[in-house]
Amino acid sequence: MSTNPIRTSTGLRMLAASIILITASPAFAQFQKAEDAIKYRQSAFSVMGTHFGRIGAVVKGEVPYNKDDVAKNAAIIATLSTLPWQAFGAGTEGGKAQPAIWTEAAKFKAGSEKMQTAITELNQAAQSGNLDNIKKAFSAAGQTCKACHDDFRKK
Ligand code: ASC
Repeated sequence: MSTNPIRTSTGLRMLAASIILITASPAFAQFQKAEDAIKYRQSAFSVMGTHFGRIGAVVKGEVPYNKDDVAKNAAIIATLSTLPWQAFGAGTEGGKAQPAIWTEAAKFKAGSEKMQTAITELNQAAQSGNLDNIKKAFSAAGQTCKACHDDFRKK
């Protein structure tokens, strides 16, 4: 099957090209361009904000509490909260990201972990279905969003 010399050399060239691409652009992880990373992280935050807002409407009493709806929204946020961080690799400056994300990387990472922990707790409260716990966890999670926005997002 692979004894055809043309196919073999094409395969080798493709393999070599992949190796060069991987070693030449470690900064971009799986993103080809900085814009792709920026679009990815903004999209993840945007969809997260939509679902967080839906729980927020319940917490504020604008929408009646429905356990399944809140549980679904919280589970989506819990998954999404793991995604944006891979899209802040070196060389992806831009968008609403402040340079401090890269110059104070440990602080940014700590903030991202705090947020994910708070979201995990919100999801646990939402799956259990206790509205008082959901309200507390929602407020705590919102504060972790805000903390990073204050320090790391352009106004
Ligand atoms: C939201 C949303 C955020 C957070 C933040 C909390 O609903 O989109 O970014 O809450 O405003 O302070």
